[in-house]
Amino acid sequence: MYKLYTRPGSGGFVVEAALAMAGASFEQIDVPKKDAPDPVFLAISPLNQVPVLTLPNGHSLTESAAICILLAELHPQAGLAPEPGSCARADFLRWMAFMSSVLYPAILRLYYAHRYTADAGNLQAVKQAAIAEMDRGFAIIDKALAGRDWLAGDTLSLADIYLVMLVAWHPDIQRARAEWPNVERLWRGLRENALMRKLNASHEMWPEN
Ligand SMILES: N[C@@H](CCC(=O)N[C@@H](CS)C(=O)NCC(=O)O)C(=O)O
Repeated sequence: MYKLYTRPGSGGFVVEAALAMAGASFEQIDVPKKDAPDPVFLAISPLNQVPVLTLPNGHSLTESAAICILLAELHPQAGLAPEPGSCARADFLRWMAFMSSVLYPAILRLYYAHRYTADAGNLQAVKQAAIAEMDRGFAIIDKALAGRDWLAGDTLSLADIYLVMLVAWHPDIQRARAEWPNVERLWRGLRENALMRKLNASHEMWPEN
């Protein structure tokens, strides 16, 4: 059985979605935020971050995008990602890498600003730059979604769920919805999706209405 180390409202959201879509049973382990990290958890997550997935064979991995890509590989019947070798799969890999290397880190710079400056008195500048970088990334994705229902291929994939998880972390949701209408269109659809609704009830990623 898989083990998912997670926390409500964290990047564990998309991994939980992937496991549910794959019909894979898993044990969920909530990792509370503590001042002193647990050495046992640090052994599998050296940055003390969630999500971490432990595979049925005991091998553990961090990095939400890597976990999603691996689950798509391990459960091809679940349609978590487009067919390997297709242009849609290339788009899937591109956007998963883009979101995890551009958008997610910008979000971390906003919420953990103290880690990104030696000038503790000027966190505001770090936060402002982080929001500007998030905005730049979401604008690129919004443009890519013009005239498309989904980020990669013709059906829902984990890339779409990853996207709505990230946009839900934007500090100004009203502006995000107005500024990126294609992202909002996709998100609006997913807010009605039964699995997203179920996960949102425990993760509280976005307001219900
Ligand atoms: N690159 C990692 C980032 C994971 C991450 O930042 N997780 C957050 C929760 S969403 C976390 O555990 N933060 C606690 C910390 O950084 O101390 C991934 O994509 O999985």
